[in-house]
Amino acid sequence: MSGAHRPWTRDALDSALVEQGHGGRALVVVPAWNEAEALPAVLVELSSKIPGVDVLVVDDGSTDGTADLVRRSGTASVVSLPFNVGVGGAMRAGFLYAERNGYRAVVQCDADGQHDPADIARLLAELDAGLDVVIGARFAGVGTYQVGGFRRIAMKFLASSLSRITGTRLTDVTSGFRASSARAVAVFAREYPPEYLGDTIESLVVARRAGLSIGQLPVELRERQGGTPSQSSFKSVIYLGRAVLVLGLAVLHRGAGKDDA
Ligand SMILES: Nc1nc2c(ncn2[C@@H]2O[C@H](COP(=O)(O)OP(=O)(O)O)[C@@H](O)[C@H]2O)c(=O)[nH]1
Ligand SMILES: [Mg+2]
Repeated sequence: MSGAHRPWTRDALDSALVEQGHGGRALVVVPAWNEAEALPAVLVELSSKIPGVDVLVVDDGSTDGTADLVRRSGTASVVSLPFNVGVGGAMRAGFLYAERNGYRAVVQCDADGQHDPADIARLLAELDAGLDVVIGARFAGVGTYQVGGFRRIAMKFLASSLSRITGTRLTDVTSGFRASSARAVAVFAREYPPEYLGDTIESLVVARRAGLSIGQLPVELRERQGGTPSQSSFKSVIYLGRAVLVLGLAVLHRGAGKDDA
């Protein structure tokens, strides 16, 4: 299918509500921006490690043939956004697609090979155990992934703030490897932060406010298997700083996490 012909208007969102299906399947959503180099191996690995799983690649205005290679692979569907909207906007399209097509869960998985598809079944098992949002988390005793300097301090601050807000211990709130229950999909199809890193960090505040239960599962993060990171490390430091500021203010104003109490 092509998302290029369907603008993400309020009408489209409302009709998605009406059309909610009742499928029992999970959908793996892969946000992808110019990932022609690494994505083919990811698609192969997804279908070999979780045979029969449905995969949707949200191609976000790529100029390197990402969408075409997905179509040629025959193992995944693709939504091609006409211009780049960022991971948050792309995931929102993915959640809406999942809702419209009656999936009971969404797993977000990177296109660059950093997330091991073998962990997906474990993430889904956590949903079956009753969680609405499960984060595949680094720094939780598994794996050796290292981050240094300011990023490390900022990520620790964000993890401890969000642990307080959500009432559960979270070690890696910027992880994009996560599973969402049908309840969470319904929330995220309507409200998902579009800003860089907002999709990971602020979405947890959105989830908490909607009364969703949140938890994590320790995973090992691999190195990117090809292509280049979408953001420079300088930019990620700027955005982490911004997230610290926003979240610090939210905590100060005591708004987050208390609305649904
Ligand atoms: N749809 C979409 N995906 C993106 C965008 N930027 C990055 N991604 C995807 O998001 C995932 C993580 O991006 P990456 O650059 O590896 O970030 P990092 O892992 O945090 O360094 C990959 O699958 C990227 O292709 C974007 O603007 N739109
Ligand atoms: Mg990556």
